Amino acid sequence: MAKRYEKKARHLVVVLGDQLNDEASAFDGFDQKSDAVLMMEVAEEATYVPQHRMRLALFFSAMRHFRHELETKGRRVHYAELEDQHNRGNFADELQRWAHKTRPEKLIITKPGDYRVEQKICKAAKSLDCKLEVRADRHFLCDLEEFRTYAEARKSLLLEGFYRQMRRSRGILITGNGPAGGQWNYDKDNRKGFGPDGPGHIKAPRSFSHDDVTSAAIDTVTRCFPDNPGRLDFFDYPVTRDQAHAALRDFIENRLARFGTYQDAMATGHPYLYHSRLSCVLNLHLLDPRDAIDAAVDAYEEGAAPLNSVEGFVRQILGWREFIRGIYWLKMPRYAELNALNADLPMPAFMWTGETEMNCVRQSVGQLIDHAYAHHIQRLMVLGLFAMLLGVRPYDVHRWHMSMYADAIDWVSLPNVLGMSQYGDGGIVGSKPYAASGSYINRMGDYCDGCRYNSKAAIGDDACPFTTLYWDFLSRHRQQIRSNRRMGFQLRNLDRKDDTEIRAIGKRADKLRADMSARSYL
Ligand code: FAD
Ligand code: DLZ
Ligand code: SF4
Repeated sequence: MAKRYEKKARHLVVVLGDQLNDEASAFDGFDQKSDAVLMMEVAEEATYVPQHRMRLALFFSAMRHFRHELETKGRRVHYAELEDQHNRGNFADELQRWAHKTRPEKLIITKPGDYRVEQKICKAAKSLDCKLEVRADRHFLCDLEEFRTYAEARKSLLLEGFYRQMRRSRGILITGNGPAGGQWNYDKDNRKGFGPDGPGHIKAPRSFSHDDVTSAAIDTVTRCFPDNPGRLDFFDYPVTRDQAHAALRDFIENRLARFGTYQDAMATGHPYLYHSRLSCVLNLHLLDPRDAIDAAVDAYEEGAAPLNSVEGFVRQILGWREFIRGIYWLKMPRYAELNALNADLPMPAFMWTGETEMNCVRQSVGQLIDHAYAHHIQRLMVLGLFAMLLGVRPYDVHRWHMSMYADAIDWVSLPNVLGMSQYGDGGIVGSKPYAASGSYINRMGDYCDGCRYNSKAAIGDDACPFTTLYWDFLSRHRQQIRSNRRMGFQLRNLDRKDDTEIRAIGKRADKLRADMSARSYL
């Protein structure tokens, strides 16, 4: 029988699945004798979108390992496993159950990474009539007040300005008064493809075998979510702090040096190339972003990695990651509703199954099914691009993203997907729509070699759907994007096409839209 009461807790520190660090602010002043920790596996978080089974196993395994880390340090942890018969399946009811058992004077939590979850916890605490303290999240280098002050002082918010300010104020890759090496940005060195010989041998990210805890988490997922998308066979993510540091070392030693040069390249059968695969451990807070930045800068100073790679990596973590999070909290909750291009189609079912003749989409989704991972250019310039060109509702693209990627948390997925990749925010995160035809994909990888479509053709039976939809996208949104100077080149090329060709493209695009949006999984 379940115990009606547990030992009373002065403070009950609530730790969510992506807050796995006991140096987080919620632990400040933690008293081993009188305080306790509460962690809840809840069905609601696993089902509000049907999620990839590898993503679920990752969260449950990492949470259960963190529970052991805390207990080893002598902290009292109340932990609700998903299959506990008394588990009520959602944060509000579980909080009520545990607050009743432990009768805390106060609940303490680090600010959640999801607006929806924060609202739920606040509402639950109110209805319990229990004090709740939400503390700032120190995992990030830029706190939300600093970001708001920065944003309010500017007419337009661009990554570049924010990133330079972060470099300067934190003294990262700064020599004297300016950037190390004399340039802030090495993007022009960082767009190489692999050419006809392909990428050659690249050491894959370090693989982590299953211990009993991971095996049990995988069993839970297998039992509870047999029909969810995604495979579990290749699960090898780091799930503890030590493993996160081992994964960081492995990246620094084996892939950082070429990270920059090939960061935009794609190659069949190479899911990771020179990427770090650190997003999951960063987002679960098993790895501190300062440690990742320091390790890369040390490699540069020791001559082990060139500046274009180290600056590129630092830009992703100190720049993009912080910027994206700042935008999320600055703009929520309205941000989620934005749909600047009035896109209204559902996400096609093949984005979950990979069952399409478009080789680039089939390969990228196949990789998602196997690893719950795609690298940045696959996300932005294959899968995201396709959804934007087709005209899928931006929030639906985000929901799909949350369901298929192991590293997706609302704060990071929403601005990247709705903003950067779909231009749903009308230019808050990026300054123009990332629109491109099949020719871009052909230039940056080898997918087109194995495809039945012709990347150059916009009409005809073998026309590449990206290319058809690209011209149709420019044509449909011509008026809206004309004022954007950065779209000038693309629109001038569109203007060169005669009306007959534009009409034929439009007709084929209508057919693609009708065929592809007829079935959706969500
Ligand atoms: P690397 O290429 O090795 O980059 C290093 C680190 O930089 C990443 O681990 C990540 O922490 C950070 N980073 C790089 N770009 C971004 C960015 N735009 N925003 C935030 N952090 C960044 N990242 C997520 O962590 N979760 C998401 O849900 C997510 N959704 C995305 C959706 C779209 C449409 C796009 C275009 C990007 C998204 N990103 C997301 C950013 C980026 O693509 C992933 O962080 C990266 O691919 C993860 O692989 P990696 O760890 O090998 O990254
Ligand atoms: C993604 C996820 C999943 C699948 N399961 C849980 C869970 O059972 N318990 C939990 O605390 N968090 C989970 N998460 C993460 C949440 O969906 C959400 O991203 C975070 O609570 C935001 O801080
Ligand atoms: Fe993708 Fe078009 Fe290339 Fe086929 S031809 S792989 S659909 S870009």
